[in-house]
Amino acid sequence: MAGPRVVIIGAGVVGAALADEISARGWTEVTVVDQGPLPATGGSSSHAPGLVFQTNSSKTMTELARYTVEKFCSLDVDGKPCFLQVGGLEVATSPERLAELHRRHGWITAWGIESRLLSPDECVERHPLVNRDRVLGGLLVPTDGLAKAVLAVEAQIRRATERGVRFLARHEVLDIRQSVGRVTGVVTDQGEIPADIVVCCAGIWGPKIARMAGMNLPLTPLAHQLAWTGPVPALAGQTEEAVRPILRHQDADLYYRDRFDGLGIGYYGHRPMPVSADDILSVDEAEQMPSVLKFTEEDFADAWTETRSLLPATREAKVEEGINGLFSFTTDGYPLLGESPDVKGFWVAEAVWVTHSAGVGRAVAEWLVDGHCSSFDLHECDVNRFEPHQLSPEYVLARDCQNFVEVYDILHPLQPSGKPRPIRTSPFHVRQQEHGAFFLEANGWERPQWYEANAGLVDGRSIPTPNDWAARYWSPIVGAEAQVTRETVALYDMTALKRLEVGGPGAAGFLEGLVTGKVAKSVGSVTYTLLLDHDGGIRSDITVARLAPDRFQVGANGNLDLDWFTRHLPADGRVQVRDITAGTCCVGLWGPLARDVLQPLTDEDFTNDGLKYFRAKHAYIGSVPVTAMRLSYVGELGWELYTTADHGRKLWDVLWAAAEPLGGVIAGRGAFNSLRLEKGYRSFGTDMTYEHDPYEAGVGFAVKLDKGDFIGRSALERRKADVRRRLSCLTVDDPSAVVMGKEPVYDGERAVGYVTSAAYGYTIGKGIAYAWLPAELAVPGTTVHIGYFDQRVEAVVAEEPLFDPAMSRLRG
Ligand code: FFO
Repeated sequence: MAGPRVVIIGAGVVGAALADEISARGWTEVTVVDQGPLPATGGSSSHAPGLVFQTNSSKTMTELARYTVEKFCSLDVDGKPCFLQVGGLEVATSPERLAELHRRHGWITAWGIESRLLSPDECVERHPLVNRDRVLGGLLVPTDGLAKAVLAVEAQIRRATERGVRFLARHEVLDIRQSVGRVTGVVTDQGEIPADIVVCCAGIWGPKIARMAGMNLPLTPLAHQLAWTGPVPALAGQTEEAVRPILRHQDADLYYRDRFDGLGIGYYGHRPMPVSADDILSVDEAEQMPSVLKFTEEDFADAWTETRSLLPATREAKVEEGINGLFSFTTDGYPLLGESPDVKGFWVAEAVWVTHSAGVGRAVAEWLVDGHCSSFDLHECDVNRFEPHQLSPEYVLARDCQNFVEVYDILHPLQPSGKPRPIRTSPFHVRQQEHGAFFLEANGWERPQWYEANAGLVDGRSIPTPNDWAARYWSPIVGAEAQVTRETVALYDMTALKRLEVGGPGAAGFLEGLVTGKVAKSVGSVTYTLLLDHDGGIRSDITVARLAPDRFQVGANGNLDLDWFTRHLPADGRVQVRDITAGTCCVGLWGPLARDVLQPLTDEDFTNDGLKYFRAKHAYIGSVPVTAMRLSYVGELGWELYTTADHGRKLWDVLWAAAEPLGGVIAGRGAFNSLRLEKGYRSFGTDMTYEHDPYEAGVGFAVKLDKGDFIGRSALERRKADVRRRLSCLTVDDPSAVVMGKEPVYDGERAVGYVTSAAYGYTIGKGIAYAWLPAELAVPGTTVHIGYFDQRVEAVVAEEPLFDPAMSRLRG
């Protein structure tokens, strides 16, 4: 079995890794083309400084980096190693950064990699050039180090070549051939190569190549300064390339590496210097290589001043060479992996740094060969994750530049990404502004976190103040809004919730083949159910409402759900899928008095018998036509009320006019998140993702194994019997000890899991943290500790849900 004919475009770290990984899996009809010479093709890999820091807030990114480290450690070229495992040291020169290093220590511990916090003296011991007077502490990751990117390319090319992969240097790609929505080949200046699958690993040229296949690839090449000193007298005689750990000084946007008796210095502090993929010089035109632009010395001045302060020994040295090197940035910092939505067989593995390259090679190889990736959870990296506005050139350029500027900044998990804003506003936006909404952003939507107009509600309530970090993007009003929701009634803007319409004579059968539950029930039924991948991992949790025999409304989590549906559509045209989010809006009306608000506004029967829990129906609220669905993510009586965007403002006004006299409130996302955690409702993407199956995630109730076949079913039969970890509910008694998510959980001194999401529960009066724990610890009553900055917060595994286990609120 030689597999399909694959053409990989680009022989940098990503293309070489992918060729190695797919050929190792038996696909050997593989050709790799590159416009440049091999193995130094002239792309970003050829000038990469090679620093591999594994620490990342994303578990997936850390795991991709860990695999790169492990693989590169095992590679050599004629005895020359591809990885110098000197360790990675990040130093703090400010109290804020020192706290941030503790947070980073938490992430990497949570993701299972050893690291140590160091005192200033220990920092100097590890890296004797560091000025003891400047640093307050450090974070050391012993397994970090220096990748020799070009050697790693060569080593992987050799292995792949032995298995029969062809590498063609100096082949410039001119076009992607396609026929009836499939790739058929790659046109180069040396002729055409037929292909069943094309994978674009062209790095900074990615947007240009992708456009040949009609694909809009949202990345920007940005120049980044890398300078090399001449000999540093203090390092005289150093014969090894690197002995000191790679060093990061994020407070000044700088990093350092050894190079014999000199240093490499990388800098992110300068102005963003974006370049269009179309304007990159060709291999023959470029002075050094296409990815290398002329060093602009004036942009480096501050970096050099700061370097001589942090590393005083460099005062005796000079900057001898420098480049402005191009590499890829994306709007959210994650790579772009996956298949084009429009052209079958056209794949991309783009915006990947050396750090993650081998991991990405493996991930995409599994995805191609097995049809899904089991080793890594790729939901953050999928190229089809973007909303339409996130593909606009204006947005892409603005965000990519912003990410360049923020690359080493201390970012709060709730902090909105800044420019450009606002992008999308719901029909209720003006009313929300009138109520003093404090907006955060979700998928481009401006979404209120709380409303200043509710400030008066705080008086007389017991709402504990969280610690400083958790108190950012927070107000005591959040607590008041949460409590009032449980006392009277509240309006929530649910417009940002992704809504899809699945229609046509084949719709019911189509959905049944994708979801874990039974959804082809009576008209008016609503079902909470899951989408699984072939390996049984959770791709999403959704609600499916049957609004007519041939029409379903799906409450989804993001664009990847639309992409998943679209990919599985039958070819016969009997099913259509449409994203109806933008043309519609939704108010969640929830709380014990919800019925008192709604019933007088409509002729339809909204009593318990008139519309049962998890049922939907059409109604008029005054003149506004709505679809009402009786469910609630906050765990209270009430409905999601949907209408078209044009009627949105009216719906809001009519409901508010009725709710306000009853003591109701307009409430924001802060309250919403606290309430859903009290009720134990999972959030896809944070609490559970592709790597988890429904049983360990605590949503096994949504799986009906006996309903007939669906994607992931056979894998589940295996996984059901082998639950080793569980998403568990922890409570925290200390009211100020609110954690944020991604913190490690310790059993004694051993890190055993990590927090997914957390909030204070304002009606149960405790802190709540959901966490992944080994099954043997996921037993109510077990005491564990959460690592929060430099503290250990005691937490106890609790029986869930914490609020209304009898469901008397929801069914009332
Ligand atoms: N769709 C709608 N309409 N509303 C939502 O809030 C959401 N979600 C996501 C995506 N789709 C949505 C799904 N998450 C429940 C739990 C999680 C949800 C949605 C609903 C829920 O009510 N669970 C109940 C009922 C289960 C049952 O009867 O089958 C429960 O577990 O008790 C928001 O993120």
